[in-house]
Amino acid sequence: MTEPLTTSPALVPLTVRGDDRGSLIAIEGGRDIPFEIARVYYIFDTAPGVVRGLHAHYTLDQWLVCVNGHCIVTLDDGHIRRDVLMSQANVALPVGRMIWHEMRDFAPGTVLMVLASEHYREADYIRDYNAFLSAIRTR
Ligand code: T46
Repeated sequence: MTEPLTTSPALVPLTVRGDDRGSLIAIEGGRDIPFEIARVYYIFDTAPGVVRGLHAHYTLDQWLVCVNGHCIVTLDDGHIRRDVLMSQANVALPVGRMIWHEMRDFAPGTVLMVLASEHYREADYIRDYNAFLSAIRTR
């Protein structure tokens, strides 16, 4: 059964390895993130006013990191809908399977990096919101 979203979706702090030259964050699959990383992709040059995402995944787990700029990520478990401001490179937003998610209000220059537990597979997407609601009710 889908876990309900908590009142404040957990942003996970990432360890910053900084020195007087600047900062560095390393994310190792199975260590800093609770799954092996099968795929990394990043979203950038998003046109003003665009809303991306608008889907859920059947089995994919992902962590989102806004490495530059800022945007809003909306998470929806079919019961509760929450907006999360992504504006720091030192936190990650876990987006589990069967969570409807949308990304909007990308500031110019925003880069949203995604660490994913599986390779790309279009059949894993639920792109219709009513189909998403039906799917979570039958789980
Ligand atoms: C998600 C959110 C956070 C690929 O060929 N390989 C890939 O790994 C991905 C992610 C996408 N694509 C192709 C599929 C489309 O032709 O790239 C194009 C854009 O993908 P999409 O419209 O799905 O992009 P978003 O920003 O709406 O969603 C993406 C991810 O697809 C999705 O899994 O959770 O970012």
